[in-house]
Amino acid sequence: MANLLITGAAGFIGANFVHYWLARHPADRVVALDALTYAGNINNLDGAMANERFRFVHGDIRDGELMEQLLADADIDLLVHFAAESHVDRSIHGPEAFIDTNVVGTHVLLQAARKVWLEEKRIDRPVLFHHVSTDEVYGSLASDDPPFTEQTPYAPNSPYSASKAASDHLVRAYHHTYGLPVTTSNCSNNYGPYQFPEKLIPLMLLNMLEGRSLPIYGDGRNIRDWLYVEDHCVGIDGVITHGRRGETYNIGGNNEWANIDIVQLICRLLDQRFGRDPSLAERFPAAPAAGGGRSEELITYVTDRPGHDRRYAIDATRARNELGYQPAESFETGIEKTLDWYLTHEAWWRAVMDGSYREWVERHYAQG
Ligand code: NAD
Ligand code: TDX
Repeated sequence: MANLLITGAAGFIGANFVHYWLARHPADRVVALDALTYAGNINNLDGAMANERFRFVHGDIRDGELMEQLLADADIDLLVHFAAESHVDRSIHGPEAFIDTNVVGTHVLLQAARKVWLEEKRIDRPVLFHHVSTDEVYGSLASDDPPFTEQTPYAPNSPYSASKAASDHLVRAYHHTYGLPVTTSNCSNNYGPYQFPEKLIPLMLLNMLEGRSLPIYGDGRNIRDWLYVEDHCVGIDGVITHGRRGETYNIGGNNEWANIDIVQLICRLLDQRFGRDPSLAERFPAAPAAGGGRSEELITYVTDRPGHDRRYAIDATRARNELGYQPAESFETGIEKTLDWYLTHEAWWRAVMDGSYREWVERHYAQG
């Protein structure tokens, strides 16, 4: 039985992980912490709120006192750290928040864990700090390079990936210097339910539904290795449960796609759905498919992202050999499930996109 503190729990992967963990580990208790930045959405945790093994705390990982208090009072023995600024484009326009949360925030958490777990010895069971990181720390691959392994030297190219690389190094250093039990996972691009519609897949899908252009950066041939979010949760669970302390594990889908091919795939799948289901044309009259057109008509090539990494690909051999890790979802089924989710959660994304969700957060949390 474990007591978890999950940071960034109202974000995309954090929320999926909360639901995954409560279902798979029925004896464990979960404290979910989130600052509810623009990317955090309390509604992502709806299904967990009534669970008596679950508690939500509105707070910031940079608040060291709160972190120490939570670790000690909630008897936390497993900290799973998702909280981050996560969008590369935002990091290009405003890197400061990425340094504050990803670097300083991670360090505040490490200090709190070291104090409560190692110095004050408040928890009398084995403890673990699991850090969730990204494949972007390894930089960019050429088309004929082998995929990233855990031995690939770090070469981050964006302020986002540099801030994640810095946090990875701090986690490593706290293990080697102070003996803090840590594990780190470096995962490829995730997709699935609850993803904020600034990231490629939900952005493109919702633009198709609303008849807005589909902005493809550069030549559209940049490659990402896509993993269904629940398979990421399974991978993290494997690292926590069986991973060697002090080690890092790459998690990926063995599923490389050029951006333009993904966007064209979603266009085709959505057009087929409009063909099968006349109610979609009534719900989304601005979609090209509602008037018998094709979603692909919306594709527009735009100026490339500065420093845009060409290709990411993960070699997950270590996770497979040591943890028995294997993604369960194929891209074909995962993308269909993702389409289903966004089409059945219109109220969720409309509230996110029209700002009404944020107004609600500001009213609800105005008093702290
Ligand atoms: P997200 O942006 O959807 O969610 C981040 C969450 O962290 C939000 O709920 C936000 O409110 C919260 N947060 C931000 N600053 C905070 C702070 N100072 N204190 C407390 N909470 C704060 O991100 P995501 O896509 O769910 O990513 C989660 C983690 O996984 C990140 O560490 C990211 O680097 C990593 N990751 C993401 C992907 C991906 O494809 N999305 C892939 C690999 C790794
Ligand atoms: O409008 C767009 N047009 C476009 O061509 C957007 C938003 C993206 N793109 C391209 C850029 C990338 O090559 O699509 C690809 C994916 O872009 P994002 O969804 O922004 O993801 P990426 O930059 O690859 O980073 C993601 O994966 C690794 C997450 O945001 C990170 O948090 C994670 O660490």
